[in-house]
Amino acid sequence: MRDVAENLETGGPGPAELVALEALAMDLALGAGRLVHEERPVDLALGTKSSATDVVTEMDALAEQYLRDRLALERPDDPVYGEEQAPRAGTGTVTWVLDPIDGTVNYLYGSDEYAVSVAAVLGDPDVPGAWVPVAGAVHQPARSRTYHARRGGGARCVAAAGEGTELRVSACTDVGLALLGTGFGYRAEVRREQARALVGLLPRVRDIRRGGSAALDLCSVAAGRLDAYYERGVNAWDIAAGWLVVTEAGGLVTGVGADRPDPAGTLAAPPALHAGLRAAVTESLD
Ligand code: LIP
Repeated sequence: MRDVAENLETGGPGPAELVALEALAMDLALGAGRLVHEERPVDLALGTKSSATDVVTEMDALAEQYLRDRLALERPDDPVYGEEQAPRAGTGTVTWVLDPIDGTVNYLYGSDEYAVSVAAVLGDPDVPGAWVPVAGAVHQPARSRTYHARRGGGARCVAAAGEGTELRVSACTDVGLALLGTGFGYRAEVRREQARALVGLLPRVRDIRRGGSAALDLCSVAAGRLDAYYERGVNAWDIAAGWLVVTEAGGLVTGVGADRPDPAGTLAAPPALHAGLRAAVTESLD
């Protein structure tokens, strides 16, 4: 077990390696994005996981295999932690956290709101609170948009052929005026709890938006299209790259009670909004 006591906030790759990790994350996300967007079959083969609505398509599996094959060639020593296969052990300093299609239900229904998320993290992503992202990319194939960031390097969004635009979280400071992204799990008992929390939260914010992809919700916070995001029960692969895009765009990403995201919740907001929203979420859970 890697020593998770290392200081995750300051250790890890230097500036030059961070640039290389960010570039690789972008290239991997673009390559997997081309695969899922351009090679989607007419009859998409499906499976299910935690419930009948928790679907996995053949393209989720193919895209993750593509990402793993590329990493086996380009970063053979690095551990890999992905949504659709068992973790790959390794001795490298960073672990690659992969969501081959975040927003799988959207992808299944033909919506543009899905993305490939690739992140390089320090620590162990299988242990909540014991890891942090240091480089990553979220690529939305249907819109030809790629959000990317590296520790200390800022956050940008690059469109098909355009220049990258610098991302900055919103200036919202009032919970009552906050447009909040959120989402729900696949199991009925979890959804019941999430709905109960929403009953307390909905009257206290401007409104909510449910996009169906945590990765894209976090990138919308980074771009100021959402003021904040809160969801309970998302996985490391859903949030790893988007987490860094938000923090490099000036936002804070924490758990509800914990300093870092954990299954109890992921909360992303501008610094001036974060404490108030965290209090509102906590009260809605009581
Ligand atoms: C999705 C998350 C989203 C959540 C969905 C689903 P998936 O991930 O990104 O935030 O609300 O229920 O879990 O399953 O599409 O990879």
